[in-house]
Amino acid sequence: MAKQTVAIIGLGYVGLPLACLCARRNFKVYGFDIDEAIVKATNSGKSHIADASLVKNVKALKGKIIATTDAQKAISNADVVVVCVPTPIDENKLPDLKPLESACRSIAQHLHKGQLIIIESTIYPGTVREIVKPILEKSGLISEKDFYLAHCPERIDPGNKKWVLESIPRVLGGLGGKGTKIAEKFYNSILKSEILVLSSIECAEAVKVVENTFRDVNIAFVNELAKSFDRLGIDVLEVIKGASTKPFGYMPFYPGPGVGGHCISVDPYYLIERAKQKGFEHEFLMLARKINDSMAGHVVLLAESALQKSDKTLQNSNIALLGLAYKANVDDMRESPALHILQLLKSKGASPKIFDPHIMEKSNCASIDAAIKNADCIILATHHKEFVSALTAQKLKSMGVKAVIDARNCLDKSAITAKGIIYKGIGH
Ligand code: SAJ
Repeated sequence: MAKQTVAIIGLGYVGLPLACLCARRNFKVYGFDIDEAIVKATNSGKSHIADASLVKNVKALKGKIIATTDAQKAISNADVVVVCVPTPIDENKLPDLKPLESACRSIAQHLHKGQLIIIESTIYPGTVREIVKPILEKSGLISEKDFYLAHCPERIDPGNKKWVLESIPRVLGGLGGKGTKIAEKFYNSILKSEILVLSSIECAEAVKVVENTFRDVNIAFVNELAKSFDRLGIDVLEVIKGASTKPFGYMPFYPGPGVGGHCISVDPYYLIERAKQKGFEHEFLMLARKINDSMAGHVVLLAESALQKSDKTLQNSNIALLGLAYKANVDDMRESPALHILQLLKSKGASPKIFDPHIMEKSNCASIDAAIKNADCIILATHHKEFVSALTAQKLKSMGVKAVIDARNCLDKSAITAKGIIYKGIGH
């Protein structure tokens, strides 16, 4: 596309990389965010997100992204406006579209003829047609006549070095033919990957929630297997390893303390709620969510049974909780199973030592040693590389650790057991 102006609404882990990519592709780029600190950091070439490649990109593109909290400045000058705001769930596990609706109201105030508005946030089928479009048409402009609407669900895997924004294939759907074409042209001008144009915007909206729900149900499958194989005396990891030798028709997932992050543990509820609005109960998806959410309690039960072996309880023991982040080597605690475990431990009268090297501000001790010294039971909730390398059988023995609940099945079970330390994994 000729040198055009793009406005990115929301400079988070989706919007900021997109703003950098558009700047690298010589678009004039405005980045709008409600957070003054994010705007300030971006304009001074600093990424507010710790991702190494993003830090490098934002620094290199200093001055090429005009970050602002002024919606008018960002939107009124743009040919293309891309919405990358969070779409979380509320305390009742219902979709919370308030950030999206608020972004759309800001756009409506400055919408002008010929603009293309693209939603990248994860939404449920029908959101653009039934929620976004009416808000934008309050401007008096008509969709697919005066302005265009499309949905291109974001795909990003935080920390993945192989699949980066410009190389990940995408799907695209529009409300009308012309807008879809303009959106396809926009994405072809910034991405190097294949773009699949779907027949409707609803199909595009469904793709993202289906991708992530696929992960959630498959993780629930292995989590339930882990519980049943505990009873059968079968090591679920070995079974998964065996099944993985099948070169087709099988895809390994691994049991753990539950599903965290702001995608996989959230997106199924978008599908569940939308279907419920149309009279369909997603029993299977709800059961998968229930199974994954039960794993934190399973971990705490394992700790209680390990302590029972030495007539101890959670209340009168030295407990260490290692890891707060929702997955390895990140500093993100959103929907983290570790927080669920912590809340259960506290509700049972335990006051655990807490240590996460990526989240020191929430740790209550300064090192792994300080956390595990003379622990009656350590619970490893996040498989940070620091833990995997430090927590050898020798180390655990020398620090007087009595029991290990390895909720990520990432430590050396046989070596730890050989030292006379109680070890329990998840189905392992
Ligand atoms: N988990 C398991 N067992 C598994 C895989 C994951 O318990 O076999 C847990 C993780 O520990 C974590 C949660 O599930 O708590 C989510 O894990 P994830 O690997 O899906 O990580 P996310 O949420 O950071 O990233 C995902 C993307 N991940 C991958 O493709 C590997 C992808 O699903 C989405 O593109 C992305 O969220 C998104 O933004 O939607």
